[in-house]
Amino acid sequence: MNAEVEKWSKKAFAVSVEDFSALIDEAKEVLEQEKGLREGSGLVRISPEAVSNVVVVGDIHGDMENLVHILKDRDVKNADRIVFLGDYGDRGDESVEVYYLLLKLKVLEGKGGKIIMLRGNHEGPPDMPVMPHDLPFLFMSRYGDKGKELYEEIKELWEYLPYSVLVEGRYLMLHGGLPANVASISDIAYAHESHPASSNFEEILWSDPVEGNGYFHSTRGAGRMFGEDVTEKVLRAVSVKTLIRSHEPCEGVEVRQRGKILTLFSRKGAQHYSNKRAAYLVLDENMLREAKDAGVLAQDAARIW
Ligand SMILES: [Mn+2]
Repeated sequence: MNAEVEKWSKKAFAVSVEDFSALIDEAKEVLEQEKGLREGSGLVRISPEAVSNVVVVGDIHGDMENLVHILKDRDVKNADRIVFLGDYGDRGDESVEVYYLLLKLKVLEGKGGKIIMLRGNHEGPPDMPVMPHDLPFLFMSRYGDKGKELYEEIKELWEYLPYSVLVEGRYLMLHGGLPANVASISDIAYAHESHPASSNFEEILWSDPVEGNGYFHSTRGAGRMFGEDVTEKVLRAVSVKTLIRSHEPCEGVEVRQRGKILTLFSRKGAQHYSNKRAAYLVLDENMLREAKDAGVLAQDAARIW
């Protein structure tokens, strides 16, 4: 994939508005076909027996340099699946280019989903706006009035993205957090369909863990803070050991709630955030065969730089 990454990461800075628009259409087609392989609109299942190497990537937020770094890494090149946990644009100057590169690779890899792009809160539905939201302005500064149209097309594309991955019996992956009212995996798989009558979709995209027990309002103005009692209940309901999520800045990895949750963050540098390190996670055969807790994942499998 290295040559492809090299080629398309350069092209990302010089692509015409027409080619970008055509790429978004192609990506929508691939995602539309993939919907048939999902449970509900939002759940992608990964069978641990079918793969030997799954890479998980946290928030990118317009950081092309680190996205390219990740994509060129040997582990990522050899991966059977690459799961992105959401938040591709905003808070980073190269958000437009990040979208181009990821969508290009997505289309090149085709359906079947080697590259799985989950929705983050920065790819939310129209009734859940996010601040700051630089993406439309970045599209317009690049492409003028036509940039606004590209942004609208990207917003439509978000509606095609899944928002959770289940590695059966092992791990649940999503952007933000666990909704308190989850009786079975269907409540997560169909969260978009039940939005806004249920708050599950909002919580998946927006929530954050809190140490100790409880279920609280969030200062983010959306989602909730969920404690270890909520996590225990939900992880049991969906039969996995560990939640892998992103959404909160940290020095690459952060173990939460005594090993029940791993937070991953995959952009770095001073601009808009202050973290000096970024990470991605490699779930190798060993990690896939046996469910590990977040402490082990953070120690053994995270690639931090
Ligand atoms: Mn987020």
